[in-house]
Amino acid sequence: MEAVPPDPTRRGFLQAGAGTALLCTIGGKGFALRDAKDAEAADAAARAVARPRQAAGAGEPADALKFGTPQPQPGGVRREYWIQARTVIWDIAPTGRDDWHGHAIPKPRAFKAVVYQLMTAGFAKAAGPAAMPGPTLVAEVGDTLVVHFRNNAEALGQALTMHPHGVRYTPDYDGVYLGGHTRAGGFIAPGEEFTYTWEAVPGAVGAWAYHDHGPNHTLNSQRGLFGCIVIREKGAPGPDAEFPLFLHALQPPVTGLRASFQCINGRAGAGNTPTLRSKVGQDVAMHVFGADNFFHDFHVHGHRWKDSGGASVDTKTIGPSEGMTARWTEDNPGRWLYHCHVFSHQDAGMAGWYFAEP
Ligand SMILES: [Cu+2]
Repeated sequence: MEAVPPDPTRRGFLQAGAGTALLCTIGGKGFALRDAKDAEAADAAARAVARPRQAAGAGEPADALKFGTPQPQPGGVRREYWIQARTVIWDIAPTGRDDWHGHAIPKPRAFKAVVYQLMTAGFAKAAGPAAMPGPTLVAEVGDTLVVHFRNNAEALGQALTMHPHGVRYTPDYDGVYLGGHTRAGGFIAPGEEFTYTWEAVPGAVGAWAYHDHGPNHTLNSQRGLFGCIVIREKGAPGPDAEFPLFLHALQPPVTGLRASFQCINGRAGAGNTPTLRSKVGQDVAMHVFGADNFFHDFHVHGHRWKDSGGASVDTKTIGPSEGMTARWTEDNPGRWLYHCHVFSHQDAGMAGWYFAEP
């Protein structure tokens, strides 16, 4: 049998994203993002976006609605988080190697990412890494998630937000920029703070993504502004081992790098992507999200789980901003691979190790 040689060169990484243009619209102007220069133009347009006037009721009746701040249901609690957005120099492959295919991942691999970071109360100091993904927010049904957000990405100079999926929120806490229809939480300028309140309603049980939805969210979400929300039933124990996994490309228009990287949590190549660990007998959950423009196909070797229809699967397609939880009781010890099964993605880095210890 003839061995298929790996393609350890930059060319191999380039091919994975060649010819891709991202599209975004800022302040009524469209941008086709083909390279870093286009991204700079989009950034400049986003910095020029003026703070929208509050909807004054001159539009649809819905624009005139006033909303209070939701409180926890009886027995529920406020789950308070302090989160900042900031820029960080982010190495996509710190080891410089793909430990599965056994080849080097050449420099340059670092770019200016924008990420969420967990802070202590009052934004006093960092309480977690400035990383992809941002902090995982956890609540139980009946609770409210109270998220104090600060835009500390002064160097970026653009309004940012936090927009949640899955939970319930009023338009003020949607965290979405809507041009002249923007409400309170949809435009947090550099240096500003805003407190979002989101409700863990019964239908919200599961794992969800949150991400930037400000004026330049197409770019800034892909620069790293995303994270995970987990809502559990009241009193339900969490899994023993729980992993949020975001599948996404980091492409030249976003990073300004020559190569295109296929990433899990901002990192490419086994050994850089999260190395996951569990023990036999443990309840294991992988919360998997699509965080770019493409469809991915999440696969874990040696395991299977039930999909939402109750069928056993070991590979599942995930579209943009879709989420899926793969959960099982560990019964198969060993070194396992998990990866996107789109071949061009797995070969450009969208893969990692999973160790199930006996
Ligand atoms: Cu993929």
